[in-house]
Amino acid sequence: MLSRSFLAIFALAAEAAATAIPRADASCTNPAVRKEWRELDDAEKAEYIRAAVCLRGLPKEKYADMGAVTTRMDDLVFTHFTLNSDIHFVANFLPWHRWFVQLHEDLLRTECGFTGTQPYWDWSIDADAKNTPNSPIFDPVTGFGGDGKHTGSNEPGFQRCVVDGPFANTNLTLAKGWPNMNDAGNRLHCFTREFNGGLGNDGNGEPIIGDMQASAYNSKVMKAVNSFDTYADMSDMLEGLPHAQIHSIIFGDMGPATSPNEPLFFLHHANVDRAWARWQGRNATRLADYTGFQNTGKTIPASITDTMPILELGDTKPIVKDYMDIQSGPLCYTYSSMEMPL
Ligand SMILES: *[C@@H]1O[C@H](CO)[C@@H](O)[C@H](O)[C@H]1NC(C)=O
Ligand SMILES: *[C@@H]1O[C@H](CO)[C@@H](O)[C@H](O)[C@H]1NC(C)=O
Ligand SMILES: [Cu+2]
Repeated sequence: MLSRSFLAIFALAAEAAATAIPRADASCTNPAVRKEWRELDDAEKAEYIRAAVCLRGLPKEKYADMGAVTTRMDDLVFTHFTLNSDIHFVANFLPWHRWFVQLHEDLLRTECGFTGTQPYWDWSIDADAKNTPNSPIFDPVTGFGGDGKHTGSNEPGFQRCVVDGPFANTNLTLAKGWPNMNDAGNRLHCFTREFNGGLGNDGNGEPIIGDMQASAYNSKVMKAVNSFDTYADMSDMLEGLPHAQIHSIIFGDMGPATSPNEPLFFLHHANVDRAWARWQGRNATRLADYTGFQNTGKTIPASITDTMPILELGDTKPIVKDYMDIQSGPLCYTYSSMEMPL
């Protein structure tokens, strides 16, 4: 009798040990709360924008021999751009971007004195209202400004620019694939967006914006993402549908692999991260579920002990298992809402 229950307890403990995530620091008792952009008051919004503008104004610290890398933000943009096929449509898509968003938040704090917490943009709210073009995220005063506009300039790279908001009329040096997908990655241009409704052009040759393809990232889609049982299936749909469409509907600098040029990248990826964290819950199986492939050719199986490539952004490569749980190891945050919409 005694030994039976001892064995049962031992079996339970062994199972927990097999699925639990090792914690470098067990003290995440007071996680930072990442809020939706609309939940921030005007002072909190202004503080995030101040720090985001600041980081783009600092000189680079990495990639000394790359002339096109000029700002501290370019250090991040160039890394994401160069690693493109190592971090997209492979298993590490979610943990890599979780690490990257955290790195960006850390830089806002350490290099620009940011006092807040990384916000997220829950685009499913805008999609359900079929009103993405008028999302408060694009507000010229309390948001990130709106669609790019024709400037009247004939200079390549300066014909269509974001002309309102805190990032208006700023120059960027890394521009993979914009406006032509095959163009090289070092081309001076203005920060741009090119809202894409997927509906072609009107009689004046202007794109028809419509609801900006809301059905690709509304709460119905997010419920479908949340309904999968395995990491690989959940990650495939999350990356391939709502994640990819948000890049595609904003387009301009948000379109190609240099997309961290777009300040909304980090609020977008915080929301993608939230979808993963929501799916994981506090379920030990899901917090340890990491399947799929290391390469887009799907020949090398992924493992939770894989390291993730970061080029010059750090001295040690992060390990996937340390980025599985937003409340253990190097991470200690949560999201203001983890509920699925009804
Ligand atoms: C951006 O580059 C253009 C073209 O070289 C230049 O005319 C403009 O002054 C630059 N703007 C800023 C804000 O640096
Ligand atoms: C935890 O996740 C697994 C795998 O998706 C699932 O089968 C199980 O029902 C979940 N457990 C709870 C308590 O939700
Ligand atoms: Cu990416």
